[in-house]
Amino acid sequence: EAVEGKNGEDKVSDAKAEVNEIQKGKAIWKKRCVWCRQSNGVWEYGAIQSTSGEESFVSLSNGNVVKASTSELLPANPEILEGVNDIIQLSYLNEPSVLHNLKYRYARDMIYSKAGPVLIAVNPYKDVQIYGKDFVTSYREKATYSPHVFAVADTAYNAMMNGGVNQSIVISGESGAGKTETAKFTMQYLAALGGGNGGIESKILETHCILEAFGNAKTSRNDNSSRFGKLTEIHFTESGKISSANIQTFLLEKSRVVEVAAGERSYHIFYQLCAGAPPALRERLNLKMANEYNYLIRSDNLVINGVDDAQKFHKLVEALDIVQICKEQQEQAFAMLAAVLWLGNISFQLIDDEHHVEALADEALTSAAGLMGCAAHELMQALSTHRTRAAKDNIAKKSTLQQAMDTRDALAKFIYASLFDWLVEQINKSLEVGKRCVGRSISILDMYGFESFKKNSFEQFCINYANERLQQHFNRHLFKLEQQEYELDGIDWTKVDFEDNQECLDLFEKKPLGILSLLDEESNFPNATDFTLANKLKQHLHSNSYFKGDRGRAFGVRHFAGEVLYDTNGFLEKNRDPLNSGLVQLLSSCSGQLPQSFAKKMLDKSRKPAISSDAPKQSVGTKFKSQLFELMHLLEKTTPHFIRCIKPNCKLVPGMFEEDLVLQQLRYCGVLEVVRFSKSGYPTRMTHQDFAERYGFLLLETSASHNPLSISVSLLNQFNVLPEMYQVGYTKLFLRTGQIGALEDKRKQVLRGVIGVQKYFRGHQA
Ligand code: AOV
Ligand code: MG
Repeated sequence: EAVEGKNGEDKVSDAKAEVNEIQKGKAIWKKRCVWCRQSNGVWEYGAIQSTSGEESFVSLSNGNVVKASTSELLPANPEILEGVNDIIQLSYLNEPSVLHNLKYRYARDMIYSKAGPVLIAVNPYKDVQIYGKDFVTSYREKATYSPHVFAVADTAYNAMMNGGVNQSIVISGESGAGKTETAKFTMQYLAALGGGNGGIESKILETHCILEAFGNAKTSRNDNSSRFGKLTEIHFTESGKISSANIQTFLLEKSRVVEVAAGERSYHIFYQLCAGAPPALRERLNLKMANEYNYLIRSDNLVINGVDDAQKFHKLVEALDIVQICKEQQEQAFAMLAAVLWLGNISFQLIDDEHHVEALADEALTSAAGLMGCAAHELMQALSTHRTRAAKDNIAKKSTLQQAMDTRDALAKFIYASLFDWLVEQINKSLEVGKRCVGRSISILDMYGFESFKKNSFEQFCINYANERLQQHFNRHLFKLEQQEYELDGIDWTKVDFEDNQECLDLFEKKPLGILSLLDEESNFPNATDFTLANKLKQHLHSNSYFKGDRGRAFGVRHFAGEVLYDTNGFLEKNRDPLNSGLVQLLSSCSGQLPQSFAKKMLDKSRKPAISSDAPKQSVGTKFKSQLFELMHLLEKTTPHFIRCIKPNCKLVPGMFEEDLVLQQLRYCGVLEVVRFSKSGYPTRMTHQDFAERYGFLLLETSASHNPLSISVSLLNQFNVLPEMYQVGYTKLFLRTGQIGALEDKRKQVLRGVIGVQKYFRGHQA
């Protein structure tokens, strides 16, 4: 039986008494249960049999008795604390104890735990039956206090309703840890709470299916890996009903459209379309099966175990209907996908002795051209020529094979990325229903998680940079700002050190000598290569302790979540992201509406800096950086709620809890420090004014004073809040975890009139 809720708190105080007893004498080690470090680094549970000097004999749970030096022992928690809801309740917060607690709960399908203010979610890799209507009701009615993603959403919702402050739910964790699933459960709960306003909530839930089809893919880390970042902002009315929503996306990994690593797949939508399109549509798009398209067969993975792409396609069409993307637009979008696939099948032949090539006029070329709405010879012309920068982009030259293939791939990537943006735009139009109220929104952030593969390119570089930023947001809120607030309000507290990643961010962002600036500088040299870039980085950054030079084209970064080695191959091209003007011209001359609008967007963007048309267009890295800055700015204005997803094993299977892997994630993200910090801290705070206003009416004796401070203090006394459970600051009250809950419950009870006020107070005095 796990320790749950209130019951758990009683047990905790029993256990605290026990620990105090033990700590009184030297007897602490005698007969104590301990974690004993084995030579392989694993911590085994055992009991001390005898101790002499610095050495003890420990009988391990496997029956062996070993001799261990005191430095290899850590105190284990009393049995009564096994599996507590919040690891803050543990008497000993050492790593093996925290790990054991999570493992104990995980084995019982309790995948959620609290770590002070943070919710920890360990990916179950199976359906756990904890998301049904009954669970929604339980959390909504506060019938349960077990940690759950619903509880976080509920807290955010209530904070928004009570305080009129925008909220955010920031979900982090490495690739495959469960962020996207968690984000969906959050929205499911909010939809249940705020639904009933014309069906907008079901529209919001249907967007997952669409955006996952177009923006997720199988990677070696996750069969459904998000290849874009996503911020979903849900707006509520004054009365708490969902009024509208908006989705913002971040840098889609478009290289995946044309190149897929072994064991991975391109975007789900391609396989769904090939498997699920009905016969009439197939004919109109001249659609083949997935194994006939070069872009898809470059990896050996055409299907994902347990996934029916055809069925997913039908679901997708339903979802598109629900968000009101009309049939005609749907067909145009599918035509763009088919065009991308056919582009990949276009091949080239040599036309002269100087290695120049021309596209073959075969089925691939005519199909692609037909789907885009241009003549085959126009497409052929655009693919077989390129324009040189030196000549101000206006002289078309014949292309070599490599240049022609690059042009073709650039076109495919551009069409796909534009289609994705267009789709997000359509979705947003459909979600933009009611008006927005100040302080009535909840934003849910689901980014791509930290990644480290065998080979890491520009995409991983950007993804990991984004994670570094998010980590800083986490640190800032949970440590820096807290500590500052205590100091400002004159509160006593114990300082807790934490791993600050500002220096690592500086490595990316500093001007002029940060990686992004150096990358931009190098991107502007026509003759620069991946090697010159690598050398430049090494030359300027070799002394930075977060940077690691490596052989050849490679360089390493010491991220908060581990060191990653990047291969600069392709960095410059991906950062410049050029699209030759011939292609833009081609698209704008197409008869299809979508290609035209894609071209127009591109032209509008490049025209923007009207003052200097010569100014180089903003690089991908720099643009991403400013987008992240804006995101942080937006989040800073909200009250954040953090969820940390943990990946329990690399095999993506249920029931397997790899201790090392979990511990590594806990360490990197600073969860252990957060708990230590929260344990010593006061997570709830309210100004004297707010506190007095909110609870003042519960005061038994109407105090003569109208001073918020004295009203607050009287309230604390009346409700028997123990002196060690709060501190009174200059402007605010600081309360320890769990204190406000009781007051809030009583307030609700009284307001609801479940028990009449008088009766209630009589009972209270008795
Ligand atoms: P991610 O979003 O964190 O990775 P996902 O949310 O896609 O990870 O989760 C990966 C897989 O784990 C899912 O497809 C599910 O099979 C399983 N899973 C995760 N959470 C749950 C849950 N609560 N219940 C059941 N299964 C779950 V990435 O987007 O790769 O960073 O980039
Ligand atoms: Mg994801």
